[in-house]
Amino acid sequence: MSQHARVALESTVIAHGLPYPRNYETALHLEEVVRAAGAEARTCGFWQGEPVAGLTPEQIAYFARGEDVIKASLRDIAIVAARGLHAATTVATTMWVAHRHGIQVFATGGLGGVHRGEDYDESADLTALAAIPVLVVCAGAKAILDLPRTRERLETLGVPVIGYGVDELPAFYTRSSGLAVDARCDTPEEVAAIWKAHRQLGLRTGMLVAAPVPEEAALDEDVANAAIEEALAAADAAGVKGKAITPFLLAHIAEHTGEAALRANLALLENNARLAAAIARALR
Ligand code: PSU
Ligand code: MN
Repeated sequence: MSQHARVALESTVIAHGLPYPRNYETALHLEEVVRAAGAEARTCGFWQGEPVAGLTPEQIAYFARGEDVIKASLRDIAIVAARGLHAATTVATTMWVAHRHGIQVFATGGLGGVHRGEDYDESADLTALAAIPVLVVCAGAKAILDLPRTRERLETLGVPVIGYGVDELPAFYTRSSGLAVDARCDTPEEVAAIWKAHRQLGLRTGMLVAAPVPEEAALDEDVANAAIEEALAAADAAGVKGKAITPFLLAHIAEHTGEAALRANLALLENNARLAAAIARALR
């Protein structure tokens, strides 16, 4: 098959998901984790309007400082390209960039999905999973979302959801959600076999591999839920909507749990990067 095992990494988590300079250190560290596990790391983003799979450390530093870097989802691609903008890629746009560069495996933290509340807000991460054949390794959908609805949408869209070492969909900060996965895999080879079948059968959707946050870094469920409720109330009070909502909620939770949420976030990112590299190797 392909020559090198390659793993795509996203840049929204750098530019809009983690505080500076932890975001910069984390981005470089994740690349190192992928390399140590025997694969090439390709951090994705738009640089002067160009879709890049393999940002340089200097470009990553620029994204980490986050000054004129927008958060680009699918709807923004043409605008970013035509105007030559710098843009960080979400799960949706990282899938798009990865696929354009022939990269099949992508590691991220948490998937976007259906938000809670009355204003209907659904991440284009789900649209991308429905349309772009890339395998996404994550720690489940972020618990700030409406997880049952998000799970239901994945089913409707025909996206296989694999639990890595677990029977339940993990909930990002915590290891379980009470929601079932479609299959459990316990080795990278098992995941690779399902992905190969998916592609050989001509299926065109992406696939989700959800690995739980490592036990020692998981948040206590009550702590996580309380922080989420508080963050949602703060977003409501501040009238935050649209693309600002996810970064707002994550930042609020990070601030209000001390280091705990940040630790969980870093631990699961690293875990996912390592697993993605192993899956990419198993696919060769
Ligand atoms: N999970 C995190 N940090 C993040 C994100 C997810 O822990 O920064 C980002 C991802 O890039 C994801 C995006 O694709 O949030 C979803 O944003 P939206 O809901 O606006 O589609
Ligand atoms: Mn949205």
